[in-house]
Amino acid sequence: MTGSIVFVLNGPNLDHLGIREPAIYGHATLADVEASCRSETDAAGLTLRFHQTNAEHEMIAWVHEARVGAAGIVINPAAFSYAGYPLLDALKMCDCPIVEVHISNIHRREAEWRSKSIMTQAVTGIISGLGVDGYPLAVRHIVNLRAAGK
Ligand code: CA2
Repeated sequence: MTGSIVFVLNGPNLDHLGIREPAIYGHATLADVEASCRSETDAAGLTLRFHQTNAEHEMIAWVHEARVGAAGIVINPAAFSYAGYPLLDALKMCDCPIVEVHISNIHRREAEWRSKSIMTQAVTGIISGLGVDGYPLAVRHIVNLRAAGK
């Protein structure tokens, strides 16, 4: 993939990161996450597009933008993971690598429904349970794939 833009997309309620439920999601804010991702893209000479939305149509519009020539997508679909079939269809249209990130370990949560992300059908790989460290790790993976010409 030859594109130079890495999209990092965040779904519903992640604007509350660092404010609500710190025992599960930690104390870092979404601004902290953006800074950690930007360190990775800056070091690689790539451009970061970092977004959060509570509206599925807005998320889909960014995926459509990424579909044409992005280096890759890092996405925390949040609760879209469980019922976001329009978003799933949009991700399936992408040729670029897609890494699904969840801050918590969705397989180890109290509610079983949290483990059943439908997005897994469309993504290259998943990082779940590494806290916000998962985001820069996912960006680094996309940077590495691009450097390897994949
Ligand atoms: O662990 C993750 O990153 C999640 O994708 C977060 C989602 C949740 O629905 C997934 O099951 C796992 C969103 C959680 C609710 O939003 C909050 C965001 C920040 C702080 C507290 C709640």
